[in-house]
Amino acid sequence: MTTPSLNLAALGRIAPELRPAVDPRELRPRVVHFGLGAFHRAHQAVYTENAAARSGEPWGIAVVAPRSARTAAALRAQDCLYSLTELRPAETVTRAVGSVVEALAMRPDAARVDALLADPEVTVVTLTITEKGYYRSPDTGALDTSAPEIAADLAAAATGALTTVVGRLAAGLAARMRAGGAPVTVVSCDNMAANGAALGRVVRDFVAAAPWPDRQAVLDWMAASVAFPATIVDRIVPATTEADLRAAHAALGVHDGLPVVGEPYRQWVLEDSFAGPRPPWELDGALFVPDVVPYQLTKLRLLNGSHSALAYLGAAAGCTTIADALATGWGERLVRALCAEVTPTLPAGGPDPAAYADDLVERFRNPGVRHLLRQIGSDGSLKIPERWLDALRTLRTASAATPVLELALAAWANATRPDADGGQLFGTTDPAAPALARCWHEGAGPEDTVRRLLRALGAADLAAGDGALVAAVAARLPALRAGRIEL
Ligand code: CS2
Repeated sequence: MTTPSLNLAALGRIAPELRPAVDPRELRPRVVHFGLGAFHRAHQAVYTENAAARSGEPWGIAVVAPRSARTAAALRAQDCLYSLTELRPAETVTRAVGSVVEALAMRPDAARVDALLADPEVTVVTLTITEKGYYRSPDTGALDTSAPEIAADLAAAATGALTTVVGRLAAGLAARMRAGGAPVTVVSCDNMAANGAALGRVVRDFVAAAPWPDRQAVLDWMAASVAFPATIVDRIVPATTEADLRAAHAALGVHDGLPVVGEPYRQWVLEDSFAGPRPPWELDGALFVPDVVPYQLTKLRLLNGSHSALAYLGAAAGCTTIADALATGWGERLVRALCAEVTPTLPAGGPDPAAYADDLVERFRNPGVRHLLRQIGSDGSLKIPERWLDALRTLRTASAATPVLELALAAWANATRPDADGGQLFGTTDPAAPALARCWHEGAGPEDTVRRLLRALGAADLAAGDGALVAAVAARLPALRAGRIEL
């Protein structure tokens, strides 16, 4: 007998306390989400489900997979249901989530995506497309119209055959204006400072460069009717493994092909500037504040900053997961020292940095969470500017000592060394990997390599103007190469 799969018909087989907090049949698609990764399913989808359950308002999510038609089809095959397992230190708790009501693949379902974006019932769009989905020029933050994918989308904009989320979103907003122009809020949930403004900028740049005769009208309408609030999202969500699939099956009694796992902790802070109706996420603990900057920089610089430092130092030391790195003699010290070093760069009004560092150590130690250093270390060229470089610039300008950031930068540099197969030394991936590999060309001295790597991060200022930093980073490379962490 084949095992039944998780879907609406199978809900009756699941223990009542493991069923979704809402009946998905009572929800309508009123939020469109781009990015079908595990993070969305373990974070915004949970807040939306609880907001719908507690308010009785029918807030359902139509998720759009930018690339993988397979994931969207797999989710559809389960009536958009999937399970979430909370990884508590000593136990796991699994339940089904029911806030997703439609799963689309961006290219084949482009017409439906546009129709939803134009629908006045849809008043919120959210995105988790990772830093590389924005195609920002590292120096200016403008849309990189020379990136091949964006250039291709601009050329295709008249026909609608778009492959980037930025292009699809711009086209969808244009369609919305033409269909009557109900106000809408577009919420970037990616780990970038001022993520709302960053998203607004690239979408406007796309519209301005598109061949649409009404592009100026679209821009004018966007200025009045489309909000791009900043947000910070937080939950540690490791990639799902085969073991997670088996555990979800065991807990539910039905097969779930798309389970997600996450730490118990979650947080969502949003800038309180929405253009129209939104799910009452505050009913599930989301915080609406006038200014997210203090929260955003605290999270990026302390949590994500330590994550990246642990990823590259841990890889050099032979660790596999964040919990492994915390179990070394230097892991906790590194987190605390990095937090202490960057704390003077944080604006007032956010969480208490010392208490935040204490919580981080606890969260990172959680032995139930197998968060791979390779996952966190990937796309470093896009993550590091957000996580370390602005803090580093502020500290260097104030002539403050920056030994921990120097060590972290050296560990990142070490991890960009090309391996024999043209990949990166510890198996991380990065769209800039070929350019980073070239920084290690034969005959380049260590300081020259560090300068080139800094330039590849968009930090030509530090490469050219801070010889002491370059020398300090270069000096740490040999120990890291030998797997020694000298903190
Ligand atoms: C991590 C983040 O993969 C990474 O780069 O630092 O995904 C991190 O786990 C989340 O931002 C936590 O909220």
